[in-house]
Amino acid sequence: MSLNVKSKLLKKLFEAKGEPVSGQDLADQFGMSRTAIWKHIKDLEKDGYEIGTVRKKGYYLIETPDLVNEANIQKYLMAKKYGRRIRYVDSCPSTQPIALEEEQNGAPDGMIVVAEEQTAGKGRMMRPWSSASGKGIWMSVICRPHLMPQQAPQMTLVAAVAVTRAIEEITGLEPTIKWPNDLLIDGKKITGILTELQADPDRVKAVILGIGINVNHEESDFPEELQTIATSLKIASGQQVNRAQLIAKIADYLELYISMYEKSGFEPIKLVWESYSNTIGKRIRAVLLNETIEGTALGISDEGVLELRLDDGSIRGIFSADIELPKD
Ligand code: BT5
Repeated sequence: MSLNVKSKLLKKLFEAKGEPVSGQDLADQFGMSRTAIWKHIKDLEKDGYEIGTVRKKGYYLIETPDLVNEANIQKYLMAKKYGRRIRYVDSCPSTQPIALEEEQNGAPDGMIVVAEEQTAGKGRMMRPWSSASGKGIWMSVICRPHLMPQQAPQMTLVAAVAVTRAIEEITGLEPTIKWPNDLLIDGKKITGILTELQADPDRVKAVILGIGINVNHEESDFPEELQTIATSLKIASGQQVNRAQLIAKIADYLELYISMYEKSGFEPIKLVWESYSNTIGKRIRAVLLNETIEGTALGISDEGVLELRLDDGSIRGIFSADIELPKD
């Protein structure tokens, strides 16, 4: 309850754009005493918000700390379900198991678990995911779409489209998608998506979308082995990016594209995905678990499978692989 009031209070201060908001008006709107409002203001100050007071006029927002907490995200949020419930942690090994636990405890569709830092972030096949403190977006989104288990791989592509759109809108940058789950800028990785499935044999209970985005990293914030293959939105755009605003935008687009997908199927998503893809039409190398094959990427099937034409003319569907692109 109190988090909710804090979040709404912050929204009011934020909407006033630095003008004072009367304590009495706030008290009336929230149905509580002025002293209670004052206590919430003190609480916000403890969280790092700088709030000024003008006698007889009220409170005004001077500075917002750059945190990806519930209040900061929700003041930008338009979505009705996605991002309406948020669990924010300062540091954790990985947001994925926390989201899994929330899912098993009945978390609502669209709940987000987000951390300032992950100490053991993971990629696919248990590869490590570097998650520097306060620099990126490290979050897991609990989705409960009405899907059959075999459709679940498509959710990675839906998520890739939503994240790409959000990044484009907030930064003006134009990431490309490398099948199935990497977003690249200038050929370097900016985002990775990890999809984990909770399913019964005949229906999806939940898809946990793990989304990692390098946002305000300088080159030195990456471990040495990543410096040549990873980049951040700040390095690419030259500008600091508001992480909370970007999370809200991703939640908005996830809600939009997932509902589009449930209503109209994969076709419209596939078209947007292909328009962002840097893989389709290219000669690529697919590194599978037991073999490496080369060919031309023709497109993705309705199941989200990558179709590759091999040199002998045969067509092969790729379900899971690391894709290597030739240098342009
Ligand atoms: C991925 O795996 O790209 C999925 C990454 C998902 C991370 C999110 S963060 C929130 C949630 N909680 C988690 O614990 N995970 C999810 P994959 O395609 O396997 O790529 C992993 C590879 O990317 C590593 O082997 C490194 O080479 C590289 N890598 C690691 N950290 C990176 C970073 N921050 N930026 C770019 N590349 C990175």
